[in-house]
Amino acid sequence: MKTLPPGQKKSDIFPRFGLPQYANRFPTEIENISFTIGGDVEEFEISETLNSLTRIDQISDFHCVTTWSKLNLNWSGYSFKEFYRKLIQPKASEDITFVILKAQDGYKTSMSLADLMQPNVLLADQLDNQPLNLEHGAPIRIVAPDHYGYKNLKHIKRIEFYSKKQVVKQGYLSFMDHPRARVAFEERA
Ligand SMILES: Nc1nc2c(c(=O)[nH]1)N[C@H]1C(S)=C(S)[C@@H](COP(=O)(O)O)O[C@H]1N2
Ligand SMILES: [Mo]
Repeated sequence: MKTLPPGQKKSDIFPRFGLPQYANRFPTEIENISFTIGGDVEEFEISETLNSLTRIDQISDFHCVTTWSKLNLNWSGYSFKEFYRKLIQPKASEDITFVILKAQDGYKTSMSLADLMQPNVLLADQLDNQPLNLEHGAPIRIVAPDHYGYKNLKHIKRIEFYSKKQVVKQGYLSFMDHPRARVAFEERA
């Protein structure tokens, strides 16, 4: 038996989870992958270029801060690290440390680049060998298994890369946010 991280309970289902203010707001483009890059990096759009990266399949657990965990989810997508190294870094003139993630439903969050560069962080476009559905983040989302669900942004619309930490009005109540939100350390908020 796998041991769950502190304070988490196993869930038999994988709920669609969003705060009430996002629950009835849906992404506008769920078929084609297309999102923009900006911040301290020159503006451009990511779409088919993602196909040049290596496809990665990964089984990992998912932990929502409200205490449910879904074990052994079968994701497929691209390594964030390879994405950054091949597609972003060549366009960045400064040293990037901080990343803002924005979604099509208005949700947003931020993470340090160092946390996103961990080998198990994906830009995932498939779950259980199917394209992501509306519930779970179509057409592409962040999967960061070592971080609470609220850092795992669905329906990616834009990713901004900055050399310095920015003040971000998060897509949820600010008292809920933790800059790192690591599950193993119970950095809930
Ligand atoms: N765009 C967007 N991403 C989001 C959310 C949201 O409401 N909108 N909710 C977050 C929260 S709190 C959790 S726990 C996970 C849930 O992912 P799931 O709906 O695939 O279970 O998505 C995260 N990413
Ligand atoms: Mo969550």
